[in-house]
Amino acid sequence: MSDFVKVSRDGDVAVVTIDNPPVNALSFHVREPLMQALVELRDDASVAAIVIACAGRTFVAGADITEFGKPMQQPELRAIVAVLETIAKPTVAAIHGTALGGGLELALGCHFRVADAGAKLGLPEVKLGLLPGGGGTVRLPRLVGAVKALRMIVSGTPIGATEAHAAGLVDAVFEGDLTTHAVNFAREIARKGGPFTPVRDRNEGLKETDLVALDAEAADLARKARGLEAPIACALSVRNAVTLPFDAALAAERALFVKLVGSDQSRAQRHLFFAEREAAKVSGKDIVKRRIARVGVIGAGTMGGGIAMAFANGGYPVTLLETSHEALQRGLATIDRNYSVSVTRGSLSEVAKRERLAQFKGSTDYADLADCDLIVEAVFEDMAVKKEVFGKLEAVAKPGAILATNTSYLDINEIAASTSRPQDVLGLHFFSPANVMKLLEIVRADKTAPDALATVVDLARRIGKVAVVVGVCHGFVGNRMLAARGSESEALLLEGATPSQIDQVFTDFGWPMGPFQMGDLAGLDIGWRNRKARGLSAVIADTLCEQGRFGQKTGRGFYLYEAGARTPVPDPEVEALICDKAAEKGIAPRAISAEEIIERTLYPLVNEGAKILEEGIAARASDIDVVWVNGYGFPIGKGGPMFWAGLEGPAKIIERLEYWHQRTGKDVFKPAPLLKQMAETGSWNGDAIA
Ligand code: 3H9
Repeated sequence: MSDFVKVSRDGDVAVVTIDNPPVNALSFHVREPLMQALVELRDDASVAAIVIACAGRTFVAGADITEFGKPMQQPELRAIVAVLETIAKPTVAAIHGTALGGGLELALGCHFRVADAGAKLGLPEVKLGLLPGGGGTVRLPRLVGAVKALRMIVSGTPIGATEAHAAGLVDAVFEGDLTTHAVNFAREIARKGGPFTPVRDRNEGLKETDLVALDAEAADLARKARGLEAPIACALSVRNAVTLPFDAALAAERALFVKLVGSDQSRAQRHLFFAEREAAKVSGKDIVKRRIARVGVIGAGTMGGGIAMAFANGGYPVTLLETSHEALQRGLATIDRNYSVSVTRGSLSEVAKRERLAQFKGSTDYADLADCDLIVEAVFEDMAVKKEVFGKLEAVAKPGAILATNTSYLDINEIAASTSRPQDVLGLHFFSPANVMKLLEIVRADKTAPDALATVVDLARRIGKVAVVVGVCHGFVGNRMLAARGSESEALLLEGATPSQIDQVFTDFGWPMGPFQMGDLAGLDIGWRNRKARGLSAVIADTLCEQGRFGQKTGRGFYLYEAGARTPVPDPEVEALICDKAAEKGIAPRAISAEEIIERTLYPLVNEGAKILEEGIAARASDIDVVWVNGYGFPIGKGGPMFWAGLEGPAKIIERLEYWHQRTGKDVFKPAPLLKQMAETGSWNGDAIA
């Protein structure tokens, strides 16, 4: 019928196959022929049943996200589902791969759903700042119950075929040729005879819904939404499915969808969806990658242990190296304990834990790294120490092995130049805890070989990391911008703000925590050590460290923490210390507004991002957004600092930066030329803000 939708016959069963690579999104060029095919098959008396299946690697993975924000071309998905529900003969969705978003909504328009044993089903629209707009919030609860539907829709996390079967979402699970199974299933159902009830008229899942429990769960989710509108809309729409007649609930869902799809939050989240995929693309895609069969990690401390776990979790055998037997045993014991916590929480089975632990080989002998294809060092952050490690590596690593440093700040070109194989040297900057945090900055040094770079980009995806390739500079993209954000925090304290006031402005903005809470969590001693090494100072933070106040780990930092607790309690002693230091410097305290806090912390963040782009340290503005959202908690609803700059208005940012530059003379406020260019063109180096 069309290149994208084909109809075939297996006896009296019609099979409609959607073929729209790569993920069978419901683009206009799919919807139009699909609608036409369904209408024709509905009216064809020789057809006893209809199967909807997909070619390629997956069932429909959703609406075509690239179409959002443009005028929607008819027919819309809702109209297709409405036609499906007028078909009297049985309709069966044959699901393999992933049935996501509009894909699952299409399947919910069918009378029956059968799935391959490995299939996944979900409504992830919330991750794009949306709610399911094709009837998902109204139909799913009718099958699986309101509470389960609420959890699936608000989390956006898909469930497996077996769980979907148990929940009543899927009618049969098959292994082997799914289309053949689906055709046989459809024929058998047709033979038994109808009537066949569309999901809109079923209500087994809605019976006995406990609205009080549903509301309690929704209230809890709303608290965790941190200013995001979509999770709240999702919860409301599921509630409507319970309390309103079907058509009224469907209309309400539509109204919410239309509002969200035009919102800045959804634009921001859609921007991030494509930004993450773009960031993983490096030029020279066809380069032959190096084979990575075993990974070596040097250092079994918090960072090294976490990195080793990240590789083991991704299925790679790991050789973990330490300087002494005791340190090695300590590191391995911590890894064992971390996995045990996952088992206790139910996120890992005992068997899986044993399998992961079996991936580790501990050693204190560099010679044991000889069979590793990638070696990551995570030793003390000191150039001399790093060079010594690379010197030892050179002697034992096999030719072509990739030699990576996990440095957060040091010059990787200098490390590479100290070896005879700089083409094999690069940075893998993991974020702590490395087995949990998604972000991985891959640092390309001047002489890093393209195939070494392509290999680690691919490897990052395999171990579930969001990778961004960056260039060499102090702190790379993330920590360099963090320094620009942080430089004014201390000054604001001395001028009259309190740590809790500043942190509150950040959490109101949507950050999970503010800079002082973050410092306390990470350990204030880390920044202190780094400042001392560079001859820098931060009067308040340094004094706290001198007093042994390192943050949560010592129960005291910018805040107080009760034993074992993580809740920060403002400490009058810290506020007194700030007053004393301000008085010493002759600074009279004044009232500081939330706007000033934003202007002096987040505008320099954007400005530094612009400088990073100018210097080519990041290839795209969207790469910077990916770094900040995945590594530093920049609110997803604002799309990352560079996207947010577009929302905030670059002209306004420049005007306020110039004001603060004039007042303070500080470099962080001097507007970058690229920021000015952005204000004139509306794009960062040609990348238009969505
Ligand atoms: C929705 O359905 C709304 C409805 O409720 C209401 C309608 C009225 N559209 O991720 P990958 C591209 S909202 C357009 O690398 P994987 C992607 O950009 C949607 N393009 O593959 C990439 O392009 P490129 C709800 C899409 O195997 C390529 O496909 N659905 C879409 O790692 C490969 O993607 C979702 O949110 C799309 N929907 O993962 C699901 N999806 O090669 C979103 C992908 O040029 N998709 N692309 O960079 C996913 O989660 C993953 O793509 C998936 C495959 C798990 C399917």
